[in-house]
Amino acid sequence: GTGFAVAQQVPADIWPPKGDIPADFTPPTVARDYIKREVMIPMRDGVKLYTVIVIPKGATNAPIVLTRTPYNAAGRAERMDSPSMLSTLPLADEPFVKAGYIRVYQDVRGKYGSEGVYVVTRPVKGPLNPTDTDHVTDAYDTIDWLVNKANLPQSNGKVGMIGSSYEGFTVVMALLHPHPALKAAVPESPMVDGWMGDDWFHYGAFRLANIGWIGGQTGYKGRGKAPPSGGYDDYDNFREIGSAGAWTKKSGYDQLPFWQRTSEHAAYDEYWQGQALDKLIAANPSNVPTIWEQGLWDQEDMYGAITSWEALKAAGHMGNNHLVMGPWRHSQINREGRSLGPFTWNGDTAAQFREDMVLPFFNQYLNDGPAVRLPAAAIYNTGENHWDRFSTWPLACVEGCANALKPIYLQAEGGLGFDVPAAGGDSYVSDPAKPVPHLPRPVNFGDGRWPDWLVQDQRSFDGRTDVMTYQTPVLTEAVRVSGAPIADLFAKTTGTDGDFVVKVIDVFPAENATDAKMGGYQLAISLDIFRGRYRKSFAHPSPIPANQVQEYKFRLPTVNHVFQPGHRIMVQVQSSLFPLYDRNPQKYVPNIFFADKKDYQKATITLMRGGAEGSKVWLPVVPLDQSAAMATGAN
Ligand code: PG9
Repeated sequence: GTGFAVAQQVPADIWPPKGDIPADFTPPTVARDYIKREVMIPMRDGVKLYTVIVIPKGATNAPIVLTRTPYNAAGRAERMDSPSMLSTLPLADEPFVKAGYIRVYQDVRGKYGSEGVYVVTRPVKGPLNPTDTDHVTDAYDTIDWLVNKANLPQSNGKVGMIGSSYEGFTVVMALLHPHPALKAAVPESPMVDGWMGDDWFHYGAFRLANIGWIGGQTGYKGRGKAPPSGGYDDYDNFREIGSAGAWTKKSGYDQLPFWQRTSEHAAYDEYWQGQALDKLIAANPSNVPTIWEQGLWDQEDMYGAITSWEALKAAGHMGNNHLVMGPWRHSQINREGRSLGPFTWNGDTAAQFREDMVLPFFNQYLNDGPAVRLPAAAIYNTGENHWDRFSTWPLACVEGCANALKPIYLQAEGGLGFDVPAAGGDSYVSDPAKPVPHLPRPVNFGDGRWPDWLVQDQRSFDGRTDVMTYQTPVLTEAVRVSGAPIADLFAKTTGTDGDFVVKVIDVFPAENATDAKMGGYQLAISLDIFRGRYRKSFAHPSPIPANQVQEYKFRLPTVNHVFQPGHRIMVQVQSSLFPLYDRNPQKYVPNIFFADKKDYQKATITLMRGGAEGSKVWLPVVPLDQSAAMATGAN
């Protein structure tokens, strides 16, 4: 029965005759200060892309900011269900909303609401993409539709593109053949070269957490998920299973085409070379004013923005290209930037970027605003805690800079210094059964420590027998570094393959009266990993001859730092960084993705000191006073 067939008559203020859920409930529409439109924009091949357009009510002649995303456009325009555009759009859009911009988010081809076929970071048309469409054409066709008054009468016909990471990648793509209405661009930590140092690999070492991303992104058209691990500690999970390939096989994620492609292209072959956007953009430079942004501790895409800007500079296109690097983790630019881990900065540095750099820049090019004169490079000084605005940069490099790089040498008994030491060597055993963790265990990829792991106190690993530590005496004078350090190890191993991790560390004074546990903190200002089989060629790996000294030379992430008096400079060297990076079996196998459990073997590594074959890090040391290199009157 319905439960309403009651014998007694009960008044409606006591008992609802038809229950509490009305058959038809239509509250009046709340007045909003914006119009939200969801449209399907047709591309040249007929495929339609889901696009959400948020327009300030009453707007006329308003500029447009466009982001193209694989992460669900609809979700980007609903921070909160609110009558106000400010609360509806993400935090990072607040300056645009306040300035009256139209905001557009679009799902890339094949993801979420968009039609068509999704291919991860779809390469440009050509040898790697046999179709007639790519992100260059999709951005072009989208902008063409948006600036057509018949489609969007409120616009002034000018578009700026912005976005971080994958969304930064779509901005760079649009620059390869920009629509004439694209007037300014801000690629933020763009994914530019997935093999060299963005996302998938760093110099050939594979990042295991990506398997989860591949599942989340390509398992389904909408939101997917990472394979269940069966255990909390990913250090144990991945150590137990062996190779990355064994993991995908166990989880069934080996069915995913992007995994198959990635694991078939372990080396830097044509597949990766053909997608390297820093090379493509330097070969096809645009006139679109562009800010290349990335974090100094970007745990995902630390490579692409700076290398693209440098490639454009080398090709003579610095005029319309600016570089901004802040003290940020990946995509922190879209959030608050007051701190990272235990470190606090001079205000909300991310808001400073959005409000003092991006908005005036967009205003100038999209809204006839005053000229902003951004410096060539604005880089946060992480030792002095302020922005440095450079008219020219880097200050030190291999060739063509005001200063040459200065080698700091590994010395006997854990010493580090600018004087060439006597010849010698230090040996350690690297055991794949006990790899060096990148965070104190247990390490779970979802435990919330990933975003700021790069500023993790390295004391947690210092002192392990497989972590070699070298440090200067306590500094009596400040040392300023501004540029990209280069690790230059000479080492021999009993194995036939191996990885090298090099960290440049600022050791804080042993005692800190304000915050006691910061006394002696070891902050890595730059670190990276290099897979030894690629020491001679990234495209053609080769076995390491056992027990013969080989050189391992690789560029480390960019720094703009001052080691203060009372601090020390430290270098740590180790042969694993796990489970972030897959383990090197230390025995040469054709493809490490499919190494067999029995291939993993201990190796004794000897780092050489002194002489022509002395291990060192080339530091971008520059004179303390750099006022001459600073931009004047710039934002
Ligand atoms: N770093 C992420 C990513 C970009 C491109 C490919 C794969 C992953 C991101 O945050 O979008």
